[in-house]
Amino acid sequence: MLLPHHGFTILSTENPKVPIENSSKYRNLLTNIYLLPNKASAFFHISQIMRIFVNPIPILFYVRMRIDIISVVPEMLDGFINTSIVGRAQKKGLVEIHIHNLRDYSKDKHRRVDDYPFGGFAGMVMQCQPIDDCIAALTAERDYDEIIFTSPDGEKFDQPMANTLSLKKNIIILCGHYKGIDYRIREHLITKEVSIGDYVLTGGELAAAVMCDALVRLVPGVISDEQSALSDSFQDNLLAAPVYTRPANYKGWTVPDILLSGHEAKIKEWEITQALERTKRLRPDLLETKE
Ligand code: 6GU
Repeated sequence: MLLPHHGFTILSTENPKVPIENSSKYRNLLTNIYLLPNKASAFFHISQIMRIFVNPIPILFYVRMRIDIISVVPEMLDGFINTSIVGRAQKKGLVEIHIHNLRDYSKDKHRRVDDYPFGGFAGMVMQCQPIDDCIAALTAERDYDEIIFTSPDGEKFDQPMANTLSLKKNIIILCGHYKGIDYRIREHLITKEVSIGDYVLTGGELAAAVMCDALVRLVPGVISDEQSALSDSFQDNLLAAPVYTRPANYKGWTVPDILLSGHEAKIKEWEITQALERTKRLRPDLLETKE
């Protein structure tokens, strides 16, 4: 049985790349509710865990998250998706990222995918047909949870959106370019428009890379210490406390004494105080939006 998210599937004879002996590691993590990214995902995972308990053969497999990126400059993304944490996640079999060159879907002999805008406006516009054909080829193969278009006028990408998207199984990211895409694509095919900030980029590739990085690191098992993804800045609407490593004294620059004390409770208290203080000072807006 395949569940709709990357959480678990219960009892599968398929053999995903994640070895069975790893599953106990993930199970420990996921039965600890407070390790999950947010309340919604905690709720989701609990419901999955309850299903596992009623299943006579409790073997857990991860379902791979799949991201399809459609771009006119795929070279911009190649390096990124094969290196870094994203590359490692793919090698572990937790995530699949596929890049599609939109020009492969052009019917033009010069592989053009854009044309002049109606109305005599400046700039070029990406045409419907190559995008429609590319998306149709993908959706013919599998169901997609979201078809995202990167655009400065989209919804602002933030940590809660990353948390939500990281629970999806299949998503498409269409990278915008030129002056824009034919609006009919946005009306008829796109389910979500996302911006990574209030500035204009030449194309959506960097935005797609930013989104992939933020999503993939939240997929359970991608980074070795999952707690660290969840204690990131922004996960609680708080900036992270400062961190230090050896030596404790470098050129007279010292580390706060409390961190060397070995007193766990006091260190935790210090961490929370620091996080609050830094948030108040650097990002007071985050505290205003806290529930
Ligand atoms: Cl998603 N695309 C483009 N072209 N520019 C942006 C953006 C996206 N987010 C901020 N600026």
